[in-house]
Amino acid sequence: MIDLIRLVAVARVFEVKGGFRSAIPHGTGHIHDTYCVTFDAGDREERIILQRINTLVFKNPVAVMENIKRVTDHLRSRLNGEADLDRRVLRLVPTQDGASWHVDADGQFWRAYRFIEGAHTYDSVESPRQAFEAAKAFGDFQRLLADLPEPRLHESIPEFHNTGKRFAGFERAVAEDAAQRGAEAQDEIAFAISRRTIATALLNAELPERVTHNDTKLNNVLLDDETGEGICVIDLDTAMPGLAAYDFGDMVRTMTSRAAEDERILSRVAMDFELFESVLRGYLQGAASFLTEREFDTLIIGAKVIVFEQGIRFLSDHLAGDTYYKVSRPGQNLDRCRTQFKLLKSIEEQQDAMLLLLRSLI
Ligand code: ADP
Ligand code: GN1
Ligand code: MG
Repeated sequence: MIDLIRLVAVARVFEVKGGFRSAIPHGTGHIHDTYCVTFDAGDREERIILQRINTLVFKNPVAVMENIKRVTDHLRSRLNGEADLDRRVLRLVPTQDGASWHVDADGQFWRAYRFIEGAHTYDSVESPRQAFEAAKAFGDFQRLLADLPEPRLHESIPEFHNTGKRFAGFERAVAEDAAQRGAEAQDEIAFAISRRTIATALLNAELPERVTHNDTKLNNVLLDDETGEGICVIDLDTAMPGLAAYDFGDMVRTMTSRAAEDERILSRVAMDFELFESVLRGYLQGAASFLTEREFDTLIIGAKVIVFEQGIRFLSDHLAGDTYYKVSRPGQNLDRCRTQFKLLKSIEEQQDAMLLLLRSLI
């Protein structure tokens, strides 16, 4: 936790009118330190999202910020003329010197966004409508970025969805057993090994490279409080070249089971087919116009790959001693892994029906 004096000093670097009023930790992201900072601008309050970038995860934060600037500028130009434009695209708050980020005296990287008011993120899906709206927002995001001019975006985390490499990392984590937790995770380790072929299912599939979000979980889209519309896609750190199927997969992962990602009562974790249908319809509404036949065919495989990948990522981090994802209690990464593996089994049971529905909709 960063102390308030330091936080105030950092907040003042950014171009915001008015006096500092408060800074409160915000959101439930697993990676950055996120604060909602309020300023007193005379007749009204102004809020920003201030983030300390996790540079253990994003080793080249300058490349990340260059990507975000290009992506948000492009989205804004594509949505030019739409009502409420400032709530539909993230807007970076520049520093007083006009930069998109700030490095503090300790070498920490900071950035700020305008706070999008009247909207919220949700950690667990509550209704088919929410699933539809969030998936449509991500589908729109891919479509609007399909004509992003050259050059190619930086790979903010190289090989991010190379599930084969993720599996090799998992095997290393098992062998090292750095936190001596392997013995209590035998069932999960055995399950991961039993499904190892999923890891390579989409490698060498010769699919077109797209500009994708790569972290399309439900709580990375703001839903409008009044209309329920998926108003703004956020968390753009991993927007980079990728496969449409991986984005779709992460939507299925986070929008088709009502249980929390770290739910401990596993009977609550299952893919709800009605929610899946909403995710599919929402995504296709946004993205069907540009996807190829081969891409359609790989969407369901993408769901299995991403749920499996996430399961082994959580398990690897548990075995390594929780060095990557933030945890708020012991064993949380193992619980997160268990929900992923339960969800994967549920998807496996329903994959034929999922494919039939997909074929009927395209
Ligand atoms: P992380 O990478 O750690 O997940 P995010 O960029 O997703 O960080 O931000 C964490 C949370 O902060 C989000 O889930 C969302 O609730 C909130 N948030 C982020 N940006 C904004 C914004 N511009 N306006 C309002 N809320 C935001
Ligand atoms: C992280 O930043 P956040 O919480 O939206 C992670 C994703 C995982 C997700 C699992 C850069 O996302 O890849 O899918 O946790 N982000 C990074 O909930 O690793
Ligand atoms: Mg996030």
